[in-house]
Amino acid sequence: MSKLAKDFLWGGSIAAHQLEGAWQEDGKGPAIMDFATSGSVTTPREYTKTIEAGKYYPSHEGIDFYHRYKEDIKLFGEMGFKSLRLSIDWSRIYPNGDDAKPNQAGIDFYQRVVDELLKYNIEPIITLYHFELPINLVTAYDSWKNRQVIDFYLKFVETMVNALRGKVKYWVTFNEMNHIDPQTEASDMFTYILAGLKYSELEGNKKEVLAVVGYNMTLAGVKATHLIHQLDPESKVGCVFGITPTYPVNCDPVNVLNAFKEMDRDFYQIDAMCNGEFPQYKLREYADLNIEIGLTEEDQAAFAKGRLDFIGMNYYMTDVARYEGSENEEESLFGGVQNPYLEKSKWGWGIDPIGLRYLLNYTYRRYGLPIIICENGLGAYDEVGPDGVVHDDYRIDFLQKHLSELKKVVEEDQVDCFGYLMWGPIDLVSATTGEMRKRYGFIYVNKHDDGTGDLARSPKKSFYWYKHLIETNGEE
Ligand code: BGP
Repeated sequence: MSKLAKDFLWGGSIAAHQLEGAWQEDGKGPAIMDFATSGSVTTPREYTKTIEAGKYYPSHEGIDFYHRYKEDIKLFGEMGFKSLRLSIDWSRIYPNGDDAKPNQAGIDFYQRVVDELLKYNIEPIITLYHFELPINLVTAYDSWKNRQVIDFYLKFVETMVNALRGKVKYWVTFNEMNHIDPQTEASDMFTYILAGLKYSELEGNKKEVLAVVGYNMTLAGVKATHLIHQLDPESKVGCVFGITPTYPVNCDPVNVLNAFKEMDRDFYQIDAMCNGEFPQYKLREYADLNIEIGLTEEDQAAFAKGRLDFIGMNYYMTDVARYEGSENEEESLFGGVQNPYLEKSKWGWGIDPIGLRYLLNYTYRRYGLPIIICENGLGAYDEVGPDGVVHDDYRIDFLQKHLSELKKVVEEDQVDCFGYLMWGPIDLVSATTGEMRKRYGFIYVNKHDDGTGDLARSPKKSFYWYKHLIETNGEE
């Protein structure tokens, strides 16, 4: 039985737009997540109006990490973090996305953050796209539907790799592009927002728009992978996917097959990034739907050259596929049905530690590439106790159960998993609801949705639990 490696990357994951704040400072331009979250608008039309009206969403204030990063990184250091995954906000570097020159103040900020991490021997893992698309690329270029956006993205990638070469080894090209697929429901605002799609672009052949966007992002991913390898041969390049494994409701073969197909839809981009070509089965699916994605010979060469070194996996929950006669069943978050065997979080996310083992085994058998868990955690309402501490035993319990499965994944199933990055180690703004009250952190931040709070940081009970866990390399 192999144990967790001595240099196993324990740590956490954060995203710029959910915590930095300083949304108009030092030359930052507006980006898509400054305007809306999938919880603040309900239709693509409403989303478009929000952008047109230039109405900013409160989440852009974050938790002021921009000014407090030293204090926060010190706390991560105190917990013994081996690694922190953070994103670079594209709109700090190229405020309009298409600028001729980068904004030096933005580059300086991320250099300072990376230097601070290295001071505590925390390995930075940099995400180059965590939904932080400059809004100008939406309004003037139609977002990822337009291939020019790929070139702007590559320029941004090149700028950052050159700026951080020698300090950053691990790069992540995209976070969770797998939510984009032609079969996406019109109600799935998360997809539209993360792709920066305006309502006007969804008129007409919506499926085609989603297919083209999903394809262009995949192409951007392989091109960026190749580019980073060229700029820094020492680098390790990955892409992060947020996959919700889908279970069949019972053993009726029709349901089993449907569940498999539903889950499989999340893997076409990983296939493209690992197998050296855009999958033929997806091209056939597009042909059947009369969709033209415009794959060229040059694209084919890009797929052959841009293979991933590792796969990042965000795991929160599983789902159960809909089936004939399931109309009356209670709907799950992803449009499936609720799983009666699972407890749910306060936001209705089914808690399923075994699902993590299932997903990691499935992914590893399919690709044989090293995997790092890039997000996993529990969003909860936290109350500060009379002693001034949040006693979040429910969070410890959630993480303990997932980590116990993770150990089996490595020790019994022999999956090459080289790290565990818990989501939101410090309370930050929820990506989907835009709220503060959905908290994930080991570190409490005194900020509330009514605008009150002095932003003071304080360790929760789980802070000490995680510190001990890292000290003992998961043995507790
Ligand atoms: C993932 C995103 C994160 C994060 C997480 C939790 O999909 O990559 O940015 O926020 O979900 O979601 P939420 O914040 O909505 O609870």
